[in-house]
Formats: sequence, structure tokens, C-alpha cells
Amino acid sequence: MNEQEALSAVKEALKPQRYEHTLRVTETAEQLCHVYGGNLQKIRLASILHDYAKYRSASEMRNTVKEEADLPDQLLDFGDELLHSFVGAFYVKKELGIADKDVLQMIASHTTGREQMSLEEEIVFLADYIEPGRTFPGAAEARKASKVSLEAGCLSALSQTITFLVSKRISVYPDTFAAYNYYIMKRK
Ligand code: DGI
Ligand code: FE
Ligand code: FE
Repeated sequence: MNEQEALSAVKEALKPQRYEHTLRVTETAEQLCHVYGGNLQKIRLASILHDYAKYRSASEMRNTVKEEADLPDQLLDFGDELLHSFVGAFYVKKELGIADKDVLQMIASHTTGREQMSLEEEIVFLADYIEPGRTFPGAAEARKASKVSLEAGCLSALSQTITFLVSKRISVYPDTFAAYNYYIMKRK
């Protein structure tokens, strides 16, 4: 599947606002790639497809998790908001025929992050958080940190996500904590 085909597929799957977000994530990821390196073609394809499952119903995604051995059952115990990343990678493979493991991994980890993300995963994870349409308090801090290093950017995004979830008394997925700890321990 080439970029144009991926763009048509997501345009069909997403609402206009979400499609615009997707384009901004792709542009932001490309800019990060120019600074930090990585495979631009894979980064762009994963960015285009990262929110492919955003509007699938929670019940459909939960059923997919139950049926697919590759998707961890513990996903069912955390908020349905995070399902679209893990399940999205599965749908993109099954429905769009994307076989590239690096691209699928970038989609799967874009919401929670994880320990030892690849350079490309870090870029998509961060671009999703700092794209210019993100106006929440804290996006500016993460943008600033992203100019220092990819690790600093990811740490900023992760710590702010955890703080946000805790303030709303929402459960935090273990990968999110693991990613946060990973970047804290990697510092200095
Ligand atoms: O899909 P986007 O809106 O572009 O952004 P995203 O993929 O980062 O999804 C954001 C949502 O995911 C938001 O509702 C918070 C939720 N989320 C992120 N990390 C976690 C989480 N929810 C839970 N329960 N646990 C997490 O660790
Ligand atoms: Fe998302
Ligand atoms: Fe997104």
C-alpha cells in the first residue's frame, strides 16, 4: 500500500477533524525525522495510519482483543481509549495488508509508548503529542523538550500524560509507566 492509498483509507475511516490531525502528525513526524533520523517512508506511513481505528466501537475492539491471541488480555482492564492503537495495528495489517513490522509497531505503541521504543516509534509517539493542533497546556513544554532530544520530548509527553490520567483518576497502562521509568533512568 502506498501513501496515497493509505490516505484514502484513513480519509474514509476518520472524521474530517481527525484526518486533519493525521496530516499534521505526518508533517510533524517528518520534521522530527529530518532532525533525528529514522526511515522517513516508514515514519510517514505509520503516521498516516496511526489513528485508523479511532472511530471503531469499543465493543468491536474489545471483541478483537478477546479473539486475537497476539493482543494482550490486560488491554481489556484499562480505558477503551487506548485500544485504538494496539487494535489499530491489527486492523491495518488485516484490512489494508500492511505487513511491515516496524510500521505496525509504531501504530501499536503510539498512545502508551513502551520501554525501548525504536527511533521511529519515538518520533510517531512524540509527533502525535506535539503536532501544532495540540493546544492543551503542556504541549508547548513537550515541543520545547523535543528540541533538546527525542528522549526529553518523550519523557515530557509521558510524564504529562501520567499526570493527566492521575488527575482524572483514570488507570495508567503498565507500558506507559514502563516507558516513563525507562526515560527517567536513561537521563543524564
Ligand atoms: O488518538 P489521539 O487522540 O490522537 O491521541 P492518543 O492516541 O494519545 O490517545 C489519547 C487518549 O488515550 C486519551 O483519552 C488518554 C488515553 N490514554 C493515553 N495513555 C493512557 C490512556 N488511557 C489509559 N487508560 N491509560 C494510559 O496509559
Ligand atoms: Fe491515537
Ligand atoms: Fe493521533
